Amino acid sequence: MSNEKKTFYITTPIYYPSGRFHIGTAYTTVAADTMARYKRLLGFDVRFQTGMDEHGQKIQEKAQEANKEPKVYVDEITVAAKKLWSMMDISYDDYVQTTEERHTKAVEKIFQKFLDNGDIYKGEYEGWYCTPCESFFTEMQLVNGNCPDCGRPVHKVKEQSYFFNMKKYADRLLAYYNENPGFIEPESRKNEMINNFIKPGLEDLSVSRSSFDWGIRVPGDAKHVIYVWVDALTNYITTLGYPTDENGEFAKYWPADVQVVGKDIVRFHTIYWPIFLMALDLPLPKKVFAHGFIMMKDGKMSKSKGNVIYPEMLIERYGLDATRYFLLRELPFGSDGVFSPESFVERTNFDLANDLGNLLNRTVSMMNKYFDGVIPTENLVATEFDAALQAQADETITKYEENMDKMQFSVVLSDVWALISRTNKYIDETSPWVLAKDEALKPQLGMVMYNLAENLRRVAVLLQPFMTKSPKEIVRQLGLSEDCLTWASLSGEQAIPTGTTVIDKGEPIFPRLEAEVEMEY
Ligand code: ME8
Repeated sequence: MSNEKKTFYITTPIYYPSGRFHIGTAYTTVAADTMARYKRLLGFDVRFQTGMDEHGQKIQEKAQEANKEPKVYVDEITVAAKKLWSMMDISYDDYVQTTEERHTKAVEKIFQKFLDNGDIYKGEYEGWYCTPCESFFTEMQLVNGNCPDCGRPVHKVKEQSYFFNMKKYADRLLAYYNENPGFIEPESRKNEMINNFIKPGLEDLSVSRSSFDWGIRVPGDAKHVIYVWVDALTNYITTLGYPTDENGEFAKYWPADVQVVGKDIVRFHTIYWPIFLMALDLPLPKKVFAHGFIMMKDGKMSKSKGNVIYPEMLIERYGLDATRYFLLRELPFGSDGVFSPESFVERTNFDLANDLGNLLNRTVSMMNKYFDGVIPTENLVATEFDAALQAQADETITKYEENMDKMQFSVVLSDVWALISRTNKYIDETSPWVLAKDEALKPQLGMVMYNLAENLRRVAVLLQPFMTKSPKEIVRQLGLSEDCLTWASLSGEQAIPTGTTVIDKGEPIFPRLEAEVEMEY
């Protein structure tokens, strides 16, 4: 056992196929992908899952609007979603569609278990339903008669229903929160759950619907379909083979290490989901991380406002790495943030084109100028500026690990950029053009050149979870193979082999954008 790699299971929400995915959906998925890539870099056996939440009234209505059979409709959107994820280099290991048999059969068994254990009883539901959120509300919970979550109109529902006895688990849930302080992050979300939902008293949850039929049937009572959130939340275990676990995947990967969700669905993931797991006598996920929302200057993205940003637009014009970088650099993970074209152009120009792009360009051209392109590795003599640069590199790596584990992506990137700026400053401090004038100072010049190449290589290693193309391009321009991009190389001795030759002339990795042109665009 001890030789087996440590596992890391990370999930995104499974999204509704209710339309084209915008940058909000991409944001969650890129964040989870970055974490998955980071853990793989460290040598973990990672399982990264995303997918599509395909049942429920909302999707049935969408399919009707599109004049399609629901299954045809959801399959088409899944094809488009997978195309987008491939365009964004999302490295998922499993993609679930809740209409797949591996899932539906398992959900039936889970529902049956709830029935057998007496967690579910039959009654009548009378209250309000928000179809876009697929959520039930009492009269008291409505805000001005509308959905308290999304503000849209709700409709009255009165139908026979199965109910899940949530109350029974409220104390255990609170105790779990207390004993596992890192279970919900950020902390503020936890307080919101306790004060707004658990303390006022959990309502029993209606877990079936009988006024439409696009869903998984309740075992033994085909008039009812299973409530879409019961169906959806269990995806995280059904894909692992629960409850039979024939391949041992469930035993291997559950409980999940991190479940990434947006702030809109925290309640489902930190109240309903843990309670379902408790009822099944299963361990709870180690962490649910709720990030904030990407807003536009005029508020929420919405089709009616015409302010929706689609990831394809950004990627086609600015490239995938600039897009992924922007999403994780601009918004502190956990807080809301505003997407503005101005800040996109600024980040691309200042951080990517100037700081990183120029550092690479200057390094490659000086290497060609002073050492015929061969990175010097012998007869080097340190300069008075080396120790400070090395100290900052060491500190960046230490802080990187700490902040990645906390999923503080914007902090991590800001620290990596501080190292890039420090390396640029090192060029000014050491003035290679001055050293080059004196043959006696060639060993110092060699050291400077080696350090520039080595710090660019380190930066490339550190950027791999965030960017999927540029790290490889950086090392290619430095004449190194991709094998040098390992995590272990960060702490090893001389990482650049003797005889490494940089390319003759590098293309800029991030072209500068003309702000005025882009604003028009
Ligand atoms: O809720 N900013 O699916 P969904 C950041 N099917 N993230 C955003 C965002 C924005 N503006 N808009 C959406 C569902 N998201 C259910 C989930 S899970 C068992 C079932 C992201 O398609 C964010 O992650 O409405 C949010 O939680 C999710 O999309 C909602 O996706």
